[in-house]
Amino acid sequence: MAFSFRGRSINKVGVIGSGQIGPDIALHFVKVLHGFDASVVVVDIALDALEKGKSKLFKKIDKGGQTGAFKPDEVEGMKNHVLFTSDYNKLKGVDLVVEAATEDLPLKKRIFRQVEELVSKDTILTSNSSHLEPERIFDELKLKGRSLCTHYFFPAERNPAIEIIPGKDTNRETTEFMMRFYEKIGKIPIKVGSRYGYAVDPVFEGLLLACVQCVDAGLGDTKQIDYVASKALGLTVGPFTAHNLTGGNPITAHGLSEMHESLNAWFRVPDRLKQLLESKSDWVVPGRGEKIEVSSEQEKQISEELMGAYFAIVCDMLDAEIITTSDFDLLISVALDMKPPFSFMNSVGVKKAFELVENFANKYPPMPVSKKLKEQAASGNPWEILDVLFEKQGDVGIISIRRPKALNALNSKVFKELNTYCDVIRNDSGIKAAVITGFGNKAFVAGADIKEMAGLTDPTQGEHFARIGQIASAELEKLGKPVVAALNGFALGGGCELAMCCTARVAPKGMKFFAGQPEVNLGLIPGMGGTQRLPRLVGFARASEMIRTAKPISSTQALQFGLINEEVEGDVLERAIALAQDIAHGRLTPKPMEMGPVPNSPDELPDVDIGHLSRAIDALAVRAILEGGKMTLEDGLKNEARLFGQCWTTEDNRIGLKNFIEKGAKSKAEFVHR
Ligand code: DAK
Repeated sequence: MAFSFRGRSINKVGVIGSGQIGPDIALHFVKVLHGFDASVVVVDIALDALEKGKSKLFKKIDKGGQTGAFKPDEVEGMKNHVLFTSDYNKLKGVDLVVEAATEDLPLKKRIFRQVEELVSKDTILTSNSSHLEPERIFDELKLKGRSLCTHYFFPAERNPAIEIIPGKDTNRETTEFMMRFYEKIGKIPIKVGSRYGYAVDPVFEGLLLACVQCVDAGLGDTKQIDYVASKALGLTVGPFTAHNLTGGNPITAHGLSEMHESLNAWFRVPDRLKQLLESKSDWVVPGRGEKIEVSSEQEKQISEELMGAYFAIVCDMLDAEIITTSDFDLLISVALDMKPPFSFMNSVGVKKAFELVENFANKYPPMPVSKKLKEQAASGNPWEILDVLFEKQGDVGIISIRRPKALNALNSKVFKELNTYCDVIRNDSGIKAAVITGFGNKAFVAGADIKEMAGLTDPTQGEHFARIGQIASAELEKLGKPVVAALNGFALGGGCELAMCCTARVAPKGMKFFAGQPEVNLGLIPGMGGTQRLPRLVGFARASEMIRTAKPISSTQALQFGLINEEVEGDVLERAIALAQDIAHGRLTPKPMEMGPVPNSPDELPDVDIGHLSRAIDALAVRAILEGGKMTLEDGLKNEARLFGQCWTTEDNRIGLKNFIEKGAKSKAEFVHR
């Protein structure tokens, strides 16, 4: 069974280069693809590199086996699906090539000349680079449309961020396929325009230069600057330490020198870096746990200087239109695990950010002052950073919730953005139907954002919160155009409730842990219509069991119970789009939701074993279900919101939410039934 979607199958992947990153890239592929019987071939002409690469990859697989991350059959399966070889002919039959050789343009070009002769015309060719533009790497290819650059981040098998850089000749189908392919195999792909260094490296390398400038200006020594930089920019380790750990000094020196020519002349190789490379030494950095003394004035100066550099670099890229604010924030926070730049500017104030950039540019010409930053500061508005994306595909509007670090949980910002797109869909006569989905391969939506909800302190706030959520979800229900939920992963709590507001729902086939209403685990009842729509869809007995026990159901059960309309073998998004079009054009009419009181609704619910869960919260859930059955859906929702608010009068509500925040989703709260 091949890994197939969008009309393409990936049965075999070729990774070229068994150096620093190639084996890690291969490990990720073999991890996610071996279950589909797809194989990975790693090719390198250096036998010692092959040996080292193979041993590194196998060691990581074994370690995963020991820690329980991989089951014994997975360990075997992965090892059996990867081959390390010096024979380029083994690349024959690959569907995708990822070249991960050294950052050397003539070498990369030579490799692709050879590879193009070996692979089919449909094989996608990618070069993993941290800087080089696709136009330069692929300019000698006969078929350039199937080529693009990727940029993985350390460690490539675990860091989900990846820059996807199409060139001017890359065809749209190739780019779209690679974006969806990487998303499906668990990466967070971000599309970046073709420009030297792409989006991340001017930040990573530019900040090292800015740190050196701080040392040169006498603001502190490398230890002090490293310490303040990590604090100010929210980094786990400072730029000097990061360069020592990754062995990145030579690449950064090369990158800075090229950026001097290609981006702007502020980028340059500082003398201290040249000397360091000549003497083959490392930066002097704080030792583990070492206390670094810095005066508050010194800390302020260093922080402001580095923020000026950071904001100037990212806003220059905004001017160059290679990336959006939303994509940049997500990319930086995942790839480098540092403060996302545009949210960071919003938190200090965009006007203040502009002042910092102007000061920096005056001090270090010719750093440009971004036009977009100037305009934004003049507007008095914060940067717009979206967690919900929207695109049109033919006559279908596609809404995608993208908060991968919180499994696409719904917060008030997401609700606001959902409302905006509902208006867009309603008012665009060219849009006949909509699809709503979640980003990634794990979650559609893992519920309302529990961290935000835990900040609500009294019943009025709780009720208000519930009403906002209900309004946003009702917008989908009352859109007047069919909406299909492409449930690409978990649909829990608010996620399941959002899906139930749609005209139809589809999910991947065979998901064991798929949908549920786990709110009672948190000392809550469903607040976005779960107690009203779930009984209307699956019946009172099943709904009451799901709501009162918090137990999730599989996609197969969801289909049997009537919660979803189809289990899909292939790409759920593609299927949802087709289904939305069928409904919009009258080829199919799903059963509508009962909007009135439910005929023959019960007066009591069957007994269920609620185990350790709160009896106080259970009583509210039972009332919401039973009372709602006798009301119209609209009145039932109002009643649910009121009862949801009452959860905040219980001790168990605080216990449940606190338990999640402090101990995580898997820990059972110790409820007191009050
Ligand atoms: N909210 C916030 N963060 C969440 C989250 C959520 N619902 N679910 C997961 N996350 C975060 C986790 O905290 C974790 O963050 P870090 O620790 O990495 O910072 C990250 O996502 C990854 O989660 P895990 O490490 O737990 O991932 P696993 O694969 O191990 O487990 C899981 C995945 C989905 C099984 C697990 O995360 C889980 O059980 N999550 C909680 C699911 C849940 O209880 N959902 C129901 C939430 S209550 C309303 C709207 C709706 C509602 C009420 C009002 N209005 C708008 C007013 C309904 C309420 C709910 O939905």
